[in-house]
Amino acid sequence: MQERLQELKQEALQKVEVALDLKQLNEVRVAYLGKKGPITEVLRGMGTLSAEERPIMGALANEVREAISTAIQEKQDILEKEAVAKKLASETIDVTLPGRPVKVGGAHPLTKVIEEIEDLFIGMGYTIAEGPEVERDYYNFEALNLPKGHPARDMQDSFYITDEILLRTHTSPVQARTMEKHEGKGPVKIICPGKVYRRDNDDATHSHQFTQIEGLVVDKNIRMSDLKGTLEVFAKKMFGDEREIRLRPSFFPFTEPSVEVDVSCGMCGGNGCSICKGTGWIEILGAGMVHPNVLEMAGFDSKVYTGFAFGMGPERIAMLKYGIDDIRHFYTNDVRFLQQFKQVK
Ligand code: 2U9
Repeated sequence: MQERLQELKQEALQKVEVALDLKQLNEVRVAYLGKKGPITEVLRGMGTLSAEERPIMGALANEVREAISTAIQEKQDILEKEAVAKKLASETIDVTLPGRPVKVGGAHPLTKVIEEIEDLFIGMGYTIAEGPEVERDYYNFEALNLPKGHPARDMQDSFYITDEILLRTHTSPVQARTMEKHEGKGPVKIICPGKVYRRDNDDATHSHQFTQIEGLVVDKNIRMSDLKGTLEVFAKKMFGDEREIRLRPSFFPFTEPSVEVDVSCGMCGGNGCSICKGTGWIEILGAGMVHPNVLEMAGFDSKVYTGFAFGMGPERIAMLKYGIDDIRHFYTNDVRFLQQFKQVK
């Protein structure tokens, strides 16, 4: 029995020695030290031994178990260290290698123009207001002096979701909501940029979804001259100091009086060319004094407060600024188009 135990010890130590990985080592552990292993079997046979032999054999069996167990533990430490070293070696980074160039994108031309316009008005003390694109009929039309059945509602064929809810056709409902929140107290000085939706057949100058930036100032003593001065500063900052503006009478249900605003043509300096269709002027926005009905509906006393409002289409501004001939370029995401607006460092 003694010999058998010594044999088993040698055998096990030999197998520990040649184990190549943790899996093989574990197999040795199970085979020699497990409940069904040969050492356990030898110990079971101890019943046949004499009382003097039994403790000697017991001590030997324990010593053999201990020796195998220690050898396995030592080998396990070695294999684990080797595995860590191998992993570290495979993950070594050569910090001296040259970096791979990262493809850098650029802001979309429309985003750039919108941000430029926002910065310009923020510089004049305006804050930015935003609101929902899925809007109530009340804020999109009623509150803007466009009651049900008003002919101008047909002019702006809309995407209705229910009888009372639609995709906003302009950003004006944001102004109406903001005025309401002011509870009849000025000043209000905001610009409202955002997406708007109209049922339209897409072509070079029309899109069923486009962007708008509208502005609103409400306070005591706001006059048409404030509007004109503001738009003059805007046009000169946006298109160049040499540019002039002119106001032509127009009509919007939410402003009275209303105007359309032209900027002098940058191509011919106002003499007339193909860009300005021979007129020397290019239309850039609409504006006017806020209609008293609109002020009253939003909770302002129109005898105390007056205001001006304006609206523009950033797509149109960007097309004029960069000489873009088709509005669909903004939405078809052709990288050859977009790359031209990448910031050069
Ligand atoms: C409130 C009161 C008045 C907003 C205005 C315009 C004139 C205008 C269009 C021009 C081309 C937008 O991009 S476009 O389609 N807008 O001409 N918008 S005054 O007047 C308001 C808005 C809200 C409460």
